[in-house]
Amino acid sequence: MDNRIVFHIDFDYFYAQCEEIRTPELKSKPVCVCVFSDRGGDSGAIATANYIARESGVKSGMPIIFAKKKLSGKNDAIFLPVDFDYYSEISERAMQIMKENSDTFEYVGRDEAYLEVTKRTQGDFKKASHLAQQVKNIIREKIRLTCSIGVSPNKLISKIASDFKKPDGLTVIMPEEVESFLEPLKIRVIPGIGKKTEEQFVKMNFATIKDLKKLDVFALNREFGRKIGTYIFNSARGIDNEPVKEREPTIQYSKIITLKEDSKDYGFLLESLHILCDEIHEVANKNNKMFKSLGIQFVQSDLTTRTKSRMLKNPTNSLEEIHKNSEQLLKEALIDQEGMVRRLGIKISELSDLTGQSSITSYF
Ligand code: DGT
Ligand code: CA
Ligand code: CA
Repeated sequence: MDNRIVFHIDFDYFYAQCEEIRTPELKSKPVCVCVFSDRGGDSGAIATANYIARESGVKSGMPIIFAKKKLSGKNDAIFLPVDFDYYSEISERAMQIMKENSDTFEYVGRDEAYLEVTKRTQGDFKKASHLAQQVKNIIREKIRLTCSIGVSPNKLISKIASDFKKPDGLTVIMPEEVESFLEPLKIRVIPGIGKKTEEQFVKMNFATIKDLKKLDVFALNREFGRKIGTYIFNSARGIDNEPVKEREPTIQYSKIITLKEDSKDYGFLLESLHILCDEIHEVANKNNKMFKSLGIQFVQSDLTTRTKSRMLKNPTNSLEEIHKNSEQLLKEALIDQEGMVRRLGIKISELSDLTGQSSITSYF
């Protein structure tokens, strides 16, 4: 088939919407989901905020203190800590629905994915629009989550289209509409074009994709190198041949705690490690998972991180294995540890379902 049809689906204000799903009263209030950095107080950044909070100027990545200032007049504003395990749970359920409605499913991150739907829609954009609306409806009914979908002949345009109307948007760009859709848009809508690249174009007095098309591929290659130059040239024309590649989420669970004081003393760190072992074991059990990879993480005093992990011989969910392996990792990591450790984390990955059958093998 010449004409492909690809969806890009992106969940709206994702972490904040997850919080609204769990606590519907939040829907009418400004909600900020925060990554609190350490030891109490308001240090840290906003991961995301709902649209009510965004109206007051709150943005992802903003320091929590700034967000509080922006919302100082709103006494119903809510600031919540991130709960990644819960967001992953919601994400998995929505992704399952999307997967069932695709020929090929490519997971990109907790809140977005590409779906190839060419076969099931016979390359018909009318059928594809219906399918997209249906997927939105099912996700809304079953999970109460809204998302925005871009539908077009390729990943690039669909990605731009899903962001075109938000929240709860559906933007369909047929092949003959690609040019008129892209031309008026700002150059920075092209994925990968960041602030810096945009500034380079602003200096040349270029603002829109239409302006960008005045540059030929040689000029772009001179400016950005051949790879990026060609990418920008093609993107401005809506050309993208990247296939939707089958990709599933690599789920992992992690827990992290801030130590009472910075340290690199084995005995001191071990106390916290024991708590983490219990916590991660509980998470694995709650989700009926075994794991084959175990890792520990140091966030050092200068906030840089260091990780160390190992692959086990067999999948397991045993608390004893968690203790034994993480203690060894801690010992090994401390041998050449230079800086002090501020936060200690534990992570399990390479997960598999704990079924009656396989739980037996984990004892061998
Ligand atoms: P939107 O625009 O309705 O899609 O809103 P979000 O919040 O879904 O934004 P998106 O798709 O860019 O990012 C998805 C999630 O990634 C978001 O819920 C939180 C996280 N995230 C995004 N930007 C940042 C950031 O600057 N810092 C941190 N810590 N997390 C971020
Ligand atoms: Ca999103
Ligand atoms: Ca996203």
